[in-house]
Amino acid sequence: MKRHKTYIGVRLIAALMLLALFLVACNTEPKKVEEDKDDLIVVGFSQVGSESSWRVANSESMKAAFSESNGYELIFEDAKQKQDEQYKAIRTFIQQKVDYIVLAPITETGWDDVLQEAKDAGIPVIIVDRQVAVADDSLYTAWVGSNFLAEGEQAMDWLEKELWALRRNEEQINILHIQGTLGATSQLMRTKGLEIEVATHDNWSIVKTLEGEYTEAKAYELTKEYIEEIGPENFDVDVIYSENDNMTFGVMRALDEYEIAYGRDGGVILISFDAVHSALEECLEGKINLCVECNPLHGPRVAELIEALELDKHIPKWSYVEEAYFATDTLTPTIVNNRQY
Ligand code: GYE
Repeated sequence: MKRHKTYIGVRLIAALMLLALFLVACNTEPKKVEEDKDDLIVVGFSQVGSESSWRVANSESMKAAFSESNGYELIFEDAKQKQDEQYKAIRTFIQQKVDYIVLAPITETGWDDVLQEAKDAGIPVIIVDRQVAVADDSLYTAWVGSNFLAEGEQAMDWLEKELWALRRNEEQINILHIQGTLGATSQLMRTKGLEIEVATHDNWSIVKTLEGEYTEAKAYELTKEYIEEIGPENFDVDVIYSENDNMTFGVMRALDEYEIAYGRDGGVILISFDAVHSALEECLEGKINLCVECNPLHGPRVAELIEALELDKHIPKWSYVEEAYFATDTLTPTIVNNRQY
């Protein structure tokens, strides 16, 4: 009897231990996943829209950098080119208590109130691409993007040299200007770069400015309208300064329809900004004379800033990206093939 009792006791203890092990195992698995989710850094990103190839590449870069495997949960909001949508997105991020807000602002102005709300909620804001003009710079932690004024000035320096090389430096030069979204830093500064240089050359003038809104469709429509208005036979434009590649594609389509020549082999000199892969292909073929680079791959740059903030490290308030430009006579197939955007 005694032996039997002990035997039952041992079996009971073993069974209880097994049960305990089983329960622990059942418990730890789902809990671990939850803990991992809790460890993710939550980033709310308000993107301008998808108006251009540059923008699409920029969104992809942000999504790749802020992936779960990199330790992030990204809440991506596309504002479809509307500032009101950006306000809405930021206010939702605040309610969701995200860890960081990243904002690619459509225009420079109009951000004081909503950024004050983010600050009051204690959420750091990182601005990417275009800048914000706020009365109090402490409303955002940092900005990263391009030096758009330098891009514009580089383009015009190149033009000056090109006209010298073509022995056209004494000629009257008529410029058609296609602008991006009005009030966006990239528009304001590229326009400024152009205007500064035009002001220092008596024989350069801007004959017409069109608001192309950074889209191919708008630039196509407005260029066509302009050619119609003055009559194709009176189209006396030497240079088209187009503030992004997609608008340049629209311009090229319009010029093609009226059989107006452009590019390296004569006709209108085309200057374009962004230097995305498809524009570089046109440049290599001699259709676009100059592509000024604007790098959209900001995802890893913003992530680096956030990682530094997580470690309580000091980060620079403004970070400018280094950029180059590509002219049709010096561009190589290798550069075009290596282009990531
Ligand atoms: O050049 C254009 C885009 O702000 C740098 O926005 C950006 C500009 C870019 O839509 O293609």
